[in-house]
Amino acid sequence: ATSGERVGNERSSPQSQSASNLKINETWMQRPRVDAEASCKLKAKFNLNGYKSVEKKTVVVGGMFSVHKRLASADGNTTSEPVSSGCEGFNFRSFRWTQTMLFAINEINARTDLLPKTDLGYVIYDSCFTISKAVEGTLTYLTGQDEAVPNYRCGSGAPLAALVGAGGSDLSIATARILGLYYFPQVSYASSCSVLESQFQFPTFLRTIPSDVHQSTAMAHLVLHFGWTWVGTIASDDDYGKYGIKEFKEQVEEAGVCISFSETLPKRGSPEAIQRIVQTVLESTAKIIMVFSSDVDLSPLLDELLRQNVTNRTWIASEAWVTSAAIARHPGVQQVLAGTLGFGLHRADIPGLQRHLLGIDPYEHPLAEEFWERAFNCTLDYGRALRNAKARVARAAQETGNATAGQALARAVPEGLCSGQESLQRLNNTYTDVSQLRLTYSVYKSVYSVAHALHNLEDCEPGQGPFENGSCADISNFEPWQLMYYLKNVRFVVPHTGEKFEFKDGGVDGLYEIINWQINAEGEFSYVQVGFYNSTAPAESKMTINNASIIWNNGILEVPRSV
Ligand code: TCR
Repeated sequence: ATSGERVGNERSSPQSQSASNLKINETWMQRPRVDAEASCKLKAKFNLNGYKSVEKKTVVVGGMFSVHKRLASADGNTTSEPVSSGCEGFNFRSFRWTQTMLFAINEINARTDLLPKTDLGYVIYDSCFTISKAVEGTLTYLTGQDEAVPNYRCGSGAPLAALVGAGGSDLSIATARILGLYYFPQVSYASSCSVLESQFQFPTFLRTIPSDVHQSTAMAHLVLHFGWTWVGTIASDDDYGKYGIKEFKEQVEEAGVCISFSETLPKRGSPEAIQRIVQTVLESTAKIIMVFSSDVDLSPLLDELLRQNVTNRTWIASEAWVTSAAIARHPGVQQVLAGTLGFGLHRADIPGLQRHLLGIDPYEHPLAEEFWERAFNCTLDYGRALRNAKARVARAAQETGNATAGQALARAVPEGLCSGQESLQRLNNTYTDVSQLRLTYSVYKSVYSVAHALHNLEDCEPGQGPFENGSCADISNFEPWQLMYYLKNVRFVVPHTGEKFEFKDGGVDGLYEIINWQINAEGEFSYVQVGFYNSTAPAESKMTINNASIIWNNGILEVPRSV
């Protein structure tokens, strides 16, 4: 079915139904959950006469993103069969990454010089920021099993290429162990933990984000640069936070810096633990605090810091929250976090991405639907909205004793209903904000690395191939290790930015911008670049920083003292 038909069928005017047959029609009207396959973009590749042009082969790339922030709590009941639990807390930032993967795939499919004879399909998994979901997704991906949770999938039955993901390091460590068993390639855009460097433990893991070894070293450099000798540390309760802080500590302690306190942020909402951390911060004389955490895990602490109005501290941000809108745009954070210094990946511009983001079809997929409903705080589901209206009218009828409730119902305008035509452009949402494409760019490069590897695999000349007796792999039936060979050796120029990309021992160099949070004329934070760090430079010149351009907390220009 074309997408026109699909939408038409589901949305035929329900207003005309009389109250008496509403029951049946209500079920009928409920928009069926979108069949991802039916709305698959690849199928739309027709030539002008409406016939599919060249029969292209398809290869499916997997993607894993933490579109939700947590699992919905399970009841722990063992009297009935346990089911895979749902997720909650929609993350607009991660959803932008998801759409960036699709954008890159569309771009690649439209090109005639890259993978000309093959289309990229995709399947997207939501890891919900939890290891169990990441593992579930990986197993589903590998086995091709029908899943209960609908995932974005396009191109069923086609060979699988690689998994782009997962998000957090703890998730990638879990998925990489499974994928590694099958020598199945994984390219991560966000998992930066140093542990993942081990090619022995994670033989098929690659990433487009630098290892945190570099960031921890950079943080240590920063502390020594400013002559701070007494600092506090806060880490998220995962591999990212714990290893990040561990390496930082090892380096600064060697240089004689003392650690005033080391706190760990709880993963699950625990107000007491958060209050204890704030208490420690208040009681400590350390004025410099290093925070190695994702924005999601840091948020509850920020709320408490604001509540207790903890000012006069200098916060050092790890890359995961240094340009996070969830932190920097949180109302009232200015007095707490002004002067923050942190490390960010290089920013890129990806022309066309914003158009793609704004052009999202809310009916394309359940995740897109949920995105729309969260963004506009409304419901797209006529049945649901109508049920609300029905309840409202029934209540009114009961109160007034009006017998014509049925008629009123037929005319009732369902509450909170949105049309899918709302303007995303006018909405000031992280999803559409393309001013800080850092990790987004990392997603983009991950997808391109897979595409180029596949291109090289397809382009192989029999007799000149890298495998036994100069043989090649077959794009419609290759082994995961064969693609792995091409991925490891991939080299390409990234579109739009011109960056020359290749993996070095499965990773990339540690290049960071040093970013300072300065309050601008609108009273919001601007991210001002005050220096950079380059892990490949000789020791003395790894870090360049312009002290004079930094504005510290309370708008001071003088470097704060650590005690
Ligand atoms: N590495 C983190 C996850 C992470 C992240 C982010 C999450 C990074 N950057 C930005 C959200 C937003 C860097 C990890 O767990 O490895």
